[in-house]
Amino acid sequence: MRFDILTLFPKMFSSPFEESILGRAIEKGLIQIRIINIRDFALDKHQVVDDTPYGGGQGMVMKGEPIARSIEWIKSEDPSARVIYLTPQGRPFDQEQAQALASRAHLIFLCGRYEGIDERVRDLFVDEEISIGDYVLTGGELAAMVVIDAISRLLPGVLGSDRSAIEDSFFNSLLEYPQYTRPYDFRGSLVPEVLLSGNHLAISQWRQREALKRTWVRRPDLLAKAPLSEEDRRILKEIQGDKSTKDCDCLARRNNEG
Ligand code: 4FV
Repeated sequence: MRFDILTLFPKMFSSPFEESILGRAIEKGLIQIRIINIRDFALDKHQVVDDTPYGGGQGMVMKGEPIARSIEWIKSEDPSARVIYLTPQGRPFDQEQAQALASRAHLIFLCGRYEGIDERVRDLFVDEEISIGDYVLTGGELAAMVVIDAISRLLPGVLGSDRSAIEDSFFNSLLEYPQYTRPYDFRGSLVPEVLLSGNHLAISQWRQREALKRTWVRRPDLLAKAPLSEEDRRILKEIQGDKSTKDCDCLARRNNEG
């Protein structure tokens, strides 16, 4: 899969894509990432890429021409490439969108800066707008990294075993179950016995129950769109009826303790 990134700060991408899973995916040729400096497409001798907003107001706006020429340069090679603009005004990014985008061959990420880009670039060149959250960043670069990471780990061969992407949080719209590893006794806190039982049915039932409990306590909004079985609904009733459920969730407890 090919990712082209349009940015005014190419060096921001050096290390994130050299390390760990993404770094190996690039080495294995599973993903190709090209960092393109929009300023290289500014024609004037000072390579100006931004200007003051029409109608006045604070800050600067990124000019249309350098962005348009950078997109046209990429599309001259591959007209099917899809242009994604990272912006707080975009569709909230989620796992479902990551899965949808993972089926594409070539994505172009447009990273805004300052007050954003000239509106006409959106009308003429942008296919999709994504927001990684309701807060304002200094630029779209970090958002592009987040989206590329979430997509790449869904591609065959990128994660150790593709199975782990299937067991993700949100894969079935539920939060993930608690994880434990050695030692058995950590600061006096022991690993739940069922996990040492070797009884795989009991272990998966415990994990599903914990995932349902954690989702109900922390993100009840997710339950609404989770594909729940009759058994899940029965367990949920039990959990919701059990007064101690909320207390057993360390985070919920700490949050309540404030
Ligand atoms: C953002 C977000 C974001 C807004 C002004 C870049 C900044 C600056 N992008 N999700 N939240 N972008 O805050 O994607 O141009």
